[in-house]
Amino acid sequence: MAESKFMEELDQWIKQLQECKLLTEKQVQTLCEKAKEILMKESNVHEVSCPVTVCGDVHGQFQDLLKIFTLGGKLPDKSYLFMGDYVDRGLNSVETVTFLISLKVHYPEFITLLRGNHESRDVTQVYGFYDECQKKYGNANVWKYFTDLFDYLPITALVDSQIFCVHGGLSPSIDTLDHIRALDRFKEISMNGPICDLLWSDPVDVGGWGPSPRGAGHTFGPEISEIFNQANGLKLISRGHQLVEEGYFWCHNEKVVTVFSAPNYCYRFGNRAAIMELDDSLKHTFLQYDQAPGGKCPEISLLPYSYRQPWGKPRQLFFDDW
Ligand SMILES: [Mn+2]
Repeated sequence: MAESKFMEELDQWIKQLQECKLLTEKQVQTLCEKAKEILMKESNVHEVSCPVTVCGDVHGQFQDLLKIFTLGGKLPDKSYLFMGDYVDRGLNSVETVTFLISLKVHYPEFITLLRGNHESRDVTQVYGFYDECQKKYGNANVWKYFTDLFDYLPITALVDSQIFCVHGGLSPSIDTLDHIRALDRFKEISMNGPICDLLWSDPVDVGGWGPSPRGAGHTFGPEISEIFNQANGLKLISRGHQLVEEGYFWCHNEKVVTVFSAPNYCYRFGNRAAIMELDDSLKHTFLQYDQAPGGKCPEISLLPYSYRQPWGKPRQLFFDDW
């Protein structure tokens, strides 16, 4: 297909998706092939310039995703950086990820999509995306196209050499951004190792490294963030991965911020959501919002919230985002 004809078609797909109407299986396949070509060229530490709006977990809450662009401005007038967890939990993972990937293919320089711990074959088979694909397409092909594509998403980003963005947090086996640049990311997320840590870890107030109650990744204390930021000339680590009441939360002496962009997460937690605008001098402003009308879900009681480790071992329920 000629490039100009494809772009015309892509415009149509984006319009259609905005009305929450799915693409065909074949269209998703084409979209994922195009996206793969773009993503494979991006670095493990994808460089982004300000101004940019940084967003946290969306988790299939499609109406709330649309609200982000209403509130924060449309592409390509505004640039966006999403820190992963597009799928699972919410009822519209397919629409959410198809829309975001369509925007990526249309405006590759204006939107960055990092990989979250849910952008994985294992996790999506437990938390909803796999079942949603089966239900909406009658087979698992669309799930396969997207999960194959997830292997290409960059794992971290760097805004103007100063703000490091990652889904989860730091890793005891990574001291520098060059360590991250040297990793081979083009594969499924394993249950341990540096990439797993970047996508699963959480900051805590207790010093040092600790075991994560999630069963993957680690917890890390304030001095770990301080040392990492100093060693890499960073002023801030921005991450998602945890439900926070106001949509954003500062910790580690304001060296780490959590941004969470799914309001009333799982249609039940009553939390606000936020996005973080960084202006052309990297000054931040948080825009907070509540659940979009129509984002409420009548099937609420049917949504599971308990957590099972996708790789089998039983574990205690952990309140935070999965
Ligand atoms: Mn997460």
